Amino acid sequence: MYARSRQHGVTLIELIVFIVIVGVALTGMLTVLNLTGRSGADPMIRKQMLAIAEGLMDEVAAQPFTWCDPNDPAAATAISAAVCATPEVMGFEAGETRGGAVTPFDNVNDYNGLAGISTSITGTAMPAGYTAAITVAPSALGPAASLVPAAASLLITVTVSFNTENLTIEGYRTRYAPNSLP
Ligand SMILES: [Ca+2]
Ligand SMILES: [Ca+2]
Repeated sequence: MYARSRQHGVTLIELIVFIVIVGVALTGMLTVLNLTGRSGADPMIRKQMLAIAEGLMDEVAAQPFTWCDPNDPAAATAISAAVCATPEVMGFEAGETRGGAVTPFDNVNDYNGLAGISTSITGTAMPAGYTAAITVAPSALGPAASLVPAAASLLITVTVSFNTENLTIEGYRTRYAPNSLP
């Protein structure tokens, strides 16, 4: 003989109370999530802005960083701007245009101050409503012990705008060697 163990299950009332409490809690949580999602920035627009900014950053960083304008015969050998007939100065040189057929932008610094960008370098329009601006500035890079001086380091800042939203990314481009063209 053995004693019958007393079993204690869940009554219907207890089950219903449980379901009601979980239901109310879930509704509250979902409402908060929904409000957060609605008031946050549209992720599609942010991704689009980031893609545009990164594309422009790549375009600028891929440019040469030389003392002389690359059309200057001294460009390949110059180790300072003093020997250049046409030194590369901040901003584009006279006649240069972005992606131009004859005298295109040919240095990182040529992009400084470019605003209202709405196309790629080949002229393809960016998605409607997006614009971009670029600044380039000498900026020392790294710790004091191994500092890249401002003369050999440029800070590139790309800002993409859509309505009232802005997205900014920054990147550095350093001079690979004083007298090399790239
Ligand atoms: Ca320039
Ligand atoms: Ca130039």
